[in-house]
Amino acid sequence: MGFLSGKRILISGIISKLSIAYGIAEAMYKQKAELAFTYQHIKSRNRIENFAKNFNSKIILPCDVSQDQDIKFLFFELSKYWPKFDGLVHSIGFAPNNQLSGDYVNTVSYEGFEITHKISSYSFVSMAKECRLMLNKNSALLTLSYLGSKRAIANYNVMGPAKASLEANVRYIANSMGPEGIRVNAISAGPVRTLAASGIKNFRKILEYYKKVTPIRRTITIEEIGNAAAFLCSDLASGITGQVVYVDGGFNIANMNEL
Ligand code: NAD
Ligand code: 0WE
Repeated sequence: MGFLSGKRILISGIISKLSIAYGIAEAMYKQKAELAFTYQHIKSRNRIENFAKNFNSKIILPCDVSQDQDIKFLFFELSKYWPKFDGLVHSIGFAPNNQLSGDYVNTVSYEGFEITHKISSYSFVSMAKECRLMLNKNSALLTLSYLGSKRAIANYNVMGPAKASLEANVRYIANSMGPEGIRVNAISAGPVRTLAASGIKNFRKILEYYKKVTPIRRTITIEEIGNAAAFLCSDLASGITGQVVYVDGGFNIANMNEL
């Protein structure tokens, strides 16, 4: 018996085996959750289908969160398999590439700001809104954040304000849906080499610096994020909601370890 047995959880944000959402699926599957998956592009459908097989799942649904009708259609389709379910993992973030390097103030644009907030923060509450009536009591929603929400981190730029918005969203959704028995949390993860990260210049240097100064002196893995995610979506975490839990090896509590 796993601690997620009997739980049906929808996972968004898998694009490769390196995805944080893939580590989350593995950990949840180990704990005996029943899983369903969303994918962004029709061109990745085949790949996601093969991943889903590893988790004994046949529920693979399209959803580009920049399209509000996609989110509505997702839960309409999901309800044919699962009239009710127990959890949602939102592992989606995006800023236009031209926003992610250079001086923040000089680089930010209205269009860049808008799309980044829409994909990286609004989509979480939009999904919560559309699936609200399908969630069982003792359900949990989970999203992924980064320290750039609290610190001005070089080149993270407009993603920082968007993650700050996402974390505030976690608190407001938690307060709104708490009376229905729905918990809402975020994991603030340390840097991991994923597809999203490989587009970032100097990412290798970011990981090297991290290893040097973080209390545990190594980077964290998607397995470690997955285990924390499985816990937060389980009844073991029944008293925890509205929180941002750091899975970052302690990076955020330390300073000047390079001295
Ligand atoms: P990833 O590239 O594996 O996943 C990002 C996912 O976002 C992809 O599956 C992509 O399809 C999806 N996505 C982007 N735009 C979308 C849209 N319009 N509709 C639907 N899906 C869309 O990278 P990842 O690092 O696993 O990212 C997952 C989450 O983790 C993001 O929120 C990211 O900000 C966060 N995060 C990443 C790191 C890191 O260092 N990799 C650290 C902390 C937090
Ligand atoms: O949240 C992220 C990355 C999210 C991301 C990545 C891309 C690359 C490709 C969002 N949008 C895009 N758009 C693209 O076109 N992380 C936490 C990883 C990350 O990104 C950084 C980091 C870290 C860590 C950017 C600058 C500095 C550090």
